[in-house]
Amino acid sequence: MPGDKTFYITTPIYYVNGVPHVGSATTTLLCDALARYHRLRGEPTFLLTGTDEHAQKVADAAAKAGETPQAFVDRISQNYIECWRFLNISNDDFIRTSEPRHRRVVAEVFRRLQDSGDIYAGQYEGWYSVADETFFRDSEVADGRAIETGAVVERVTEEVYYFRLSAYGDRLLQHIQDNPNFLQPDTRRNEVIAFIKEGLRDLAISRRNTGWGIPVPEDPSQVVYVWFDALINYLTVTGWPENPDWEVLWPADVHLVGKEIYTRFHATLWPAMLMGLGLGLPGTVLGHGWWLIEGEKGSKSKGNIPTPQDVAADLAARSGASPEVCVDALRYYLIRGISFTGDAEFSAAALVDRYNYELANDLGNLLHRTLNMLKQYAGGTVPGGAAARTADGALAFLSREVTQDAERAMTALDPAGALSVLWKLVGAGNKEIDTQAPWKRHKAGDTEGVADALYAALETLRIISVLLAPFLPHVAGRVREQLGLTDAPRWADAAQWGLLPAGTKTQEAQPIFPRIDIKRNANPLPAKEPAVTEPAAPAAPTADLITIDEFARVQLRVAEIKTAERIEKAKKLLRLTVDVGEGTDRQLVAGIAESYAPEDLPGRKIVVVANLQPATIRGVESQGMLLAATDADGRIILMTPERLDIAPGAKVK
Ligand code: ME8
Repeated sequence: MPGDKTFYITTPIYYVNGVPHVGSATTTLLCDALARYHRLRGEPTFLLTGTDEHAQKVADAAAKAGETPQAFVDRISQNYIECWRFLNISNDDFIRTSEPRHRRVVAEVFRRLQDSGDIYAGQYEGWYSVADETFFRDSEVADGRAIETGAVVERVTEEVYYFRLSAYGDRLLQHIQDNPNFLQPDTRRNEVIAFIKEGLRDLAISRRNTGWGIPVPEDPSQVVYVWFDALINYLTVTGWPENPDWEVLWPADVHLVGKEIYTRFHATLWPAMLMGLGLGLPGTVLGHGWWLIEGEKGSKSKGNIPTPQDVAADLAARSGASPEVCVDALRYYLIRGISFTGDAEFSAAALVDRYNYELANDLGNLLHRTLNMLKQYAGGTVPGGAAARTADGALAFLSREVTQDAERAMTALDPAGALSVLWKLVGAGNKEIDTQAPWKRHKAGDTEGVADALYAALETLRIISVLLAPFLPHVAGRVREQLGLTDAPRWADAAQWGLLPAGTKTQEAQPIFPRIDIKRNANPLPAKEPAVTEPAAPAAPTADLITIDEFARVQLRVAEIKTAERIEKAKKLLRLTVDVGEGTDRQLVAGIAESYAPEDLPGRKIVVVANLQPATIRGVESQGMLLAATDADGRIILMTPERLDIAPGAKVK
């Protein structure tokens, strides 16, 4: 009904000092999955994302690029718009803080809080970190860096405006206590309570105007501090205060953010600003952990984290799957793998594993084998009468349970949890086919039994196509197409068994996820998914031969060991530095400590694999692997060249 409260969910607005990466993509994707879920349920939904453009680091990046800040942010914000389009993000608006609609609302908020006495003029002397765009107190700084983040800080002495944050500690604590869903997950709520109990101080919320930012009303010598400006974006899009319908959106149901901007900004400053304005507080502020790259936070400024476009292109090159399918595979990996309570390591190898095992083997195989058998045993047409007979079966029962569990997970703002229960159904679908063995029933002339088994599998796939839609919208559509369904999915249809009409003509099975040949690693040619009509028999032992070209991809080189030392708490490992004839030495981690004393190794010539992807072992990066054999007693024996006058770097073939 018009005027009804809309489910309103927001991503952070991203700084435009660099391009979007898989970290910012993850927050946006989690919000997208939640928004799509609510839309599938027929609920009015609004997903907001955008860009945060007035930061000092943005002005610095513009200066470095030799552009005016405005030209720079106009250009870089396009990267976000394009990347979200590429990832199939269903945002209803995209806010840029340099837009007039936002500048007006920021000025209005400033004026109101000034009138009510919550904003006052004063003098600031303390520290500022441009990397974090955060003010720090003396006690929060050591050796020129912020203790919390490690970022460099600069001393600032300025005339500023303050926000009376100190007045809101008790009211915030009360609100947190009265609203257990307000701060999620629980561990982050505890952090916030501890932070507030330490004592909130008034916060500087303006900076000297150096030509970039929203001027303070009536005092253009100052611009509004970027965080005070940015948080207001969530309110701007509602049309507050002029739009009579602004409360259709406000208060927001969910603000989803990464953990580093949770406690200070989204769980403390923003709710205090809203209290000062007399506005409702968001339903839930949800914080997630980080993707780490080799143990470190992946970030724009470090440039150590890939873009979604690059990861998807790499997956497409390896698998031969369509670009849209690769986008969905990446969506799957990012949504399923991010942690709300801790951090998680981002790895292209783990993405390939999930692609192969969970998407190709589990989901792809279920669809493929079901449609192939249907074609073989029933001409590709959904059998009649079976719907009623299979309604009491194991899959019907499990489908209902999984749908409810997925709903519970989505209500609890846990998209990864919903995917994990959904995969229970995918697994059960495959297992039930193995148990029912339609190929045996067909051989025995049991037509009804074949129809029942196939109908149950098809109906399970139809339900999966609905439950999948918030997460992998393109793949969900492909599954529905192959099942012969022409309508859009609706969540309510997942709760009902038997909606797939008898007589529906299914399509020829078409592999959605061509399997990646991990042995060959990069596989530029589209691999064909084998047509599975029966459960695959365990593979017969084969010689597993490789071609000379495959072997040639392994670069073996002679190396000389320069240094060797034990790795703490790893009794089998040594850290070696080796000369591979490249000018600079490489570091290797080798599991040879039980057979070689470190002091015996320097000067020895060995053979190493020189083009192995680096791996981090016990926190130490290994840039290659040495060759060794193991004898009957488990002793390790290094492979060494027969003559020692051979130079490091010599090819071994
Ligand atoms: O903080 N892993 O913008 P930002 C997971 N403009 N998520 C990550 C991540 C990682 N390694 N790196 C970034 C800002 N993110 C402010 C926000 S809101 C009013 C203003 C995600 O461009 C995560 O959601 O630095 C994090 O909070 C956000 O990107 C930070 O984006």
